[in-house]
Amino acid sequence: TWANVPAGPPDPILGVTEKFKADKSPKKINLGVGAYRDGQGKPYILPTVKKAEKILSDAMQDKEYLPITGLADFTKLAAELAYGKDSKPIVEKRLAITQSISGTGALRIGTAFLARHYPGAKTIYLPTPTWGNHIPISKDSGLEVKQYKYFNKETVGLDFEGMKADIKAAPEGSIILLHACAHNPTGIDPTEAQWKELSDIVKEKKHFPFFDMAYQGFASGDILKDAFAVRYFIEQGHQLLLCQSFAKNMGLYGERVGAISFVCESPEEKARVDSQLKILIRPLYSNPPVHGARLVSTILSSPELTQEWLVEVKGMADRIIEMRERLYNKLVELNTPGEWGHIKSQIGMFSFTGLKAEQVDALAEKASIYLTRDGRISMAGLNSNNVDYFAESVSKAVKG
Ligand code: PLP
Ligand code: TYF
Repeated sequence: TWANVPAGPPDPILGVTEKFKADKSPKKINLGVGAYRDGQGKPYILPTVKKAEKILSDAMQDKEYLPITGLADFTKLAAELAYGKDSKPIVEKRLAITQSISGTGALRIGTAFLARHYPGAKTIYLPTPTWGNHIPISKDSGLEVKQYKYFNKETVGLDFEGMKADIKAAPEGSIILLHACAHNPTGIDPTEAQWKELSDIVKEKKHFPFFDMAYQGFASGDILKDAFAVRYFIEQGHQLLLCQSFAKNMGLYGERVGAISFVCESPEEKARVDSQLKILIRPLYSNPPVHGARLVSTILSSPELTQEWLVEVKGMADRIIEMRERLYNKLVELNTPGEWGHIKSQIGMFSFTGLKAEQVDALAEKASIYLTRDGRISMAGLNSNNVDYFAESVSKAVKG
């Protein structure tokens, strides 16, 4: 039956973990997949999540189906976290929102909704580079994919002029995907002043802003700072779409809890969008899983737990920032050829090191250090026990 099914390539990010697992060296380091690790290199269950688990376990609620659009308490709290309680679309009851299977599911629903209902050309513009999965998600939903400039190899920074020029050159009314904060894979974000310029251009060109926010709080340690772009665009009157994930900021990766929201013009428009979201979701998975959404709403509905959670997110962000500092210092101390300032200026889970594919291969072969071939490292994989070894190995690889 499947004689003509060709074998496909493995996921370039998840494939790194396979190679890491097969390596027997005690010194091996996995800097591939973007999942947080604590100072001992272990997965981290947030203390507030443990408390919420206890509360839920004691309450032992039933396991009935959720509505198609998910747990209403959860979507309300998720929207308030991203947009702010006093945000106009929320107050004016014109935000259509549904729970999703984490950020990936939000992207899938968002792109499928646009493929079905967007009145303009069904082309989505993604940054170069972008999270690898953005491309197949968009294509599988039936959108055409084009890209805009984002990364400048020379400066290992943002190619803001190229980005602006490409977004200006896109036909009026194009769909523009923007990473709300902690751009994956580069770790480079526009500044607040640059976001303001981007908002003007998007408005002038009547483009549709499609925000992917997978790292709120995780980037800077500050929920508000990380939501700046989204909230600024809202203030400027954009009718954007927003994908949210609680994988990183609550460490709920495998619980698959996220949301997608559409800012509408009126409550009446919102009701129509809501109805089409249900029509889209029903044949996909009927309704979302309940447990993760209950965990998030248990935390966000309690002012005390929310306060504790904010400290925990900041703790994760700060540990990563500290590792950036230590990695930078060690690379400089070892007289590693090149300029390494970007390690410190980049934010979020990842650093785009500038290492070349051959150097990445050499790190795997000679030092049992695993990362994607684009030179991206997950900063969370570094800790006090391995950061010096990593810096020494990079230094050797660069010196050749
Ligand atoms: N968007 C970006 C930019 C990501 O980096 C990720 C992965 O971490 C996601 C979306 C989706 O992740 P998840 O489906 O685990 O929420
Ligand atoms: O970029 C990363 O590493 C994270 C995690 O298919 C991830 O976004 C990677 C690949 C994938 C799903 C999640």
